[in-house]
Amino acid sequence: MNILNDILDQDLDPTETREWTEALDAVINADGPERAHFLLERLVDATRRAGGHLPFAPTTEYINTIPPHLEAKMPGDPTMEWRIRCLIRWNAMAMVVRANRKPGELGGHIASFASSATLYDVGFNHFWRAPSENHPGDLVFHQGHSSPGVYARSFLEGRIGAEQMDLFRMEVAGKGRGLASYPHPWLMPDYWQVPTVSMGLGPLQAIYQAHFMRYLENRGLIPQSDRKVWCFLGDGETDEPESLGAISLAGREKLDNLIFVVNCNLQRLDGPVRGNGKIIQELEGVFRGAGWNAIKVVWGSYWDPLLARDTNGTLRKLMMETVDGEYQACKAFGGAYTREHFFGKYPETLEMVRNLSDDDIWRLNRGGHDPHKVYAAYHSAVHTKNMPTVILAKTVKGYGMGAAGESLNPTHQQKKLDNEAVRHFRDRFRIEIADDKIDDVPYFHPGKDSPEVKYMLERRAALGGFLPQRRRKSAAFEAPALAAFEQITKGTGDREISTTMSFVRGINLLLRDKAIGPHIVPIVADEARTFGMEGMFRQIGIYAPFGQKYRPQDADQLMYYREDQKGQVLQEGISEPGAMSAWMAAATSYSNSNVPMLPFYIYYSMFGFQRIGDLAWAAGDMRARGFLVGGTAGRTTLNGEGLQHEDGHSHLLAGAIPNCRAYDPTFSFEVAIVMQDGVRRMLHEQEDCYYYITVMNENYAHPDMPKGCEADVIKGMYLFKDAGKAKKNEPRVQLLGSGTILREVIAAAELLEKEFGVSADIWSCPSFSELRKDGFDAERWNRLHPEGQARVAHVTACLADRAGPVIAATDYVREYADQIRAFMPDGKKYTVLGTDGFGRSDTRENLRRFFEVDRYYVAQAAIAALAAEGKMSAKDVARAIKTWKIEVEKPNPLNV
Ligand SMILES: Cc1ncc(C[n+]2csc(CCOP(=O)(O)OP(=O)(O)O)c2C)c(N)n1
Ligand SMILES: [Mg+2]
Repeated sequence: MNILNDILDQDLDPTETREWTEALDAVINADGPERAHFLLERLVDATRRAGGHLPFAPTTEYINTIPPHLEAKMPGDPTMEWRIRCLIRWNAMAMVVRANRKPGELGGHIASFASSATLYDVGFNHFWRAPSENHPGDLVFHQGHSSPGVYARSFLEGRIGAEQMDLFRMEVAGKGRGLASYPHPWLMPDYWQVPTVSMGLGPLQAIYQAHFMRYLENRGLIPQSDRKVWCFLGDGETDEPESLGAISLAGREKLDNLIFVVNCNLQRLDGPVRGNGKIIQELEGVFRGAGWNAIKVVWGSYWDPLLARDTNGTLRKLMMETVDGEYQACKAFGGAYTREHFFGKYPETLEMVRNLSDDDIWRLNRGGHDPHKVYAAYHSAVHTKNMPTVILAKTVKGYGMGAAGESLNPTHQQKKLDNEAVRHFRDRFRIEIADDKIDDVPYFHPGKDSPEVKYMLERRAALGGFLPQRRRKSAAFEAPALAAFEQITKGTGDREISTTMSFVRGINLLLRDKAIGPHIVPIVADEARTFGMEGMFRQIGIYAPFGQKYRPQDADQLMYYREDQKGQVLQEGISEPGAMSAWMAAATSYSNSNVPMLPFYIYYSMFGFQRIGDLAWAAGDMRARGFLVGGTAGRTTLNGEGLQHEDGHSHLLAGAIPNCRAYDPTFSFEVAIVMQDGVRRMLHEQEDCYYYITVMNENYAHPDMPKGCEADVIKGMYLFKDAGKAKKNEPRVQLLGSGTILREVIAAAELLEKEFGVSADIWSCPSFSELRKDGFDAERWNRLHPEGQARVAHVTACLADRAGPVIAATDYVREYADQIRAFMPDGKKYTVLGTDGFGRSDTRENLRRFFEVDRYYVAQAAIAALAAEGKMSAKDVARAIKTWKIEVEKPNPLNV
């Protein structure tokens, strides 16, 4: 025990202590606890200033943060809302049970929505505004596996019919009308706005959506408004580092446009979240520490009279002492158990419930199931200024499922209620379905003219329309023609630059475009200098919601660190998931804010897809539009940083995302062509795709753009150098490459000509992944249309009339260039070199030799391929090995 605690343990003057506590009691009785709070804050402040180290208590009592007398009253008709909630609960349950009585084991969840129905209903009925002429609309992140509850509401509203409800999780058979298992904008583009079911990604993204809305407001791109981002998450979900990892940003930026609702049903999939502790208390401390307003909604109204009678605090003490595992057991085992094991712990608390029956005790409700308490919390949250709010609502997992699941450990996966359980559910929620119909678990709709439906529609009309709803398109921009990029499409002469530099110039050109310029969002995660973007600090400023309150250290420099409330660069600090989430917010702002933005997030390529891969997948799902730029890419090009930095596979990961177009350009004009194509597709055509471009830090001279290459660059392969008409008997090879290694390929062609009289056509392949997509598409078409006009893959078309074997080399693992093997014209041999294995630090030259992708290895591979075709001999191969000093006994770099 430390010294301070020893001192605090002793009461040096009990009389004085009593006088103070009596004085406090008097204040509480006369003026209420708020006045006492105020006085204490003053005393705490004075003590701190005098040097006192006051103990820090991040948590408050285990009761509702808002006392009953300060609760805002819920408008509307509570009985009607209860009835509507019963209907929604029933239909949500029915859709899952029906799906699981069909063949196919379709799955689904009942217990999670059962616990959160009230939390959603109060939002839908009273708070969440749809986008309309009068309001930009709130953005709601639904807990993914609560989707049946959201569909059930739409069913009552008439947006989804019964036959469509039966297409839950049948998206193939549904032919466009299927209801997605979870929120997926890709699958339901007019409905779901944000995918949430990969736990942790919703909360993280919600923070950056709120952050980005403020950015848009501060930059004057959207008017200021009271719109909110609401994010629902599970208590188990808070264990994901992504859920809590960015909450301090929300506190720091005072994002009062952000509200988290944590559904604390005390359980996750396997069992309790904090069986031996209290998740609500733990989260309260964490969020308060991060500058959030934490509102606990622990107890429902039935507890109010008991708490009012708790004058000596025994009930509160008991509430605090009881752990979540025990709270869960109380709801599982019922009133008698609760009387004995909970209230029975102290004579005073047992006495409190003497007049209550076991049923009454069991009915003592939790805060998250009490619409009045939930309303008061939401009301307080939307009126909170200068800080984000987290609502910690205590609920019961599987609420209403009775013996089939209520508060039971396995309830999360319960999806096949038997007839008995279904009847119990019907009775509990008073659904008018007769006994002879009940076993089919039919949907129940009271009719479109019923008072329930009228009430629901009126509520939604007052809040601007239906939710969820998603905007598919916004305004289109005119894309600048390639000519506008002339600065980077023309060659550099002898001047050596990197593709990173061309890319940054490309952004600068776009920034100067009057229409598009303000919509460009450069994003970095503390690496602007790495990529030569520090010029933008001064030029367009770094976004800082409260401006710059200090004189920057480098204020006297041309490119000083300028923070500005209207700054355009998003500097997200060392957080790739954060920067990626900011990018996603910008990349979906066409949909969420009706303002198209074009984000460019540039980062070390190794800290991209493999680090934030799940977000990148969600970005595809969300129909994000923007550029991801993997800087200093390539396993041998970023040479000094070693194993953890040197990326040899991001292109494979990017290529796995269906709507991500990935490019590995070598030359400045290739960068320009891809950029221009991206701007056109995303801002003009409003195509739902995004781009990944790798750029390098190796300096070299760039040639002029060959005439007419644009379309083929986009397809992923164009003829960079034609070796011309073959001389008689002269062996010929086809050399392919991308990124910096294309330059080794070009050098290899010279070696081949000089040493062996072998001529080579050289193909630049900025995208093996685009070539793969095109190739398989053609192959599939031909397989399915045997009598139609055959399609020819671009790779096949390029190489069909070209003589000699094909050799490809890139700075990526072999699988990258190997993706086009299937499209080699018949009988063509294809050799692929790549950088398989762990990277390491050294000079580029040494690394390329080590990974066997330098000019000598490319040339030697060409000779070997010609020998295999009988055009040259084994002797020639041996001579090549000798001439180019290839170490034949060197171990395979994959294994060392
Ligand atoms: C990243 C990730 N890991 C695992 C899962 C599988 N999963 C879905 S729901 C769930 C339990 C959720 O518990 P909680 O967050 O408490 O939500 P509740 O259903 O209790 O409201 C799990 C493990 C997932 N969807 N995403
Ligand atoms: Mg839970």
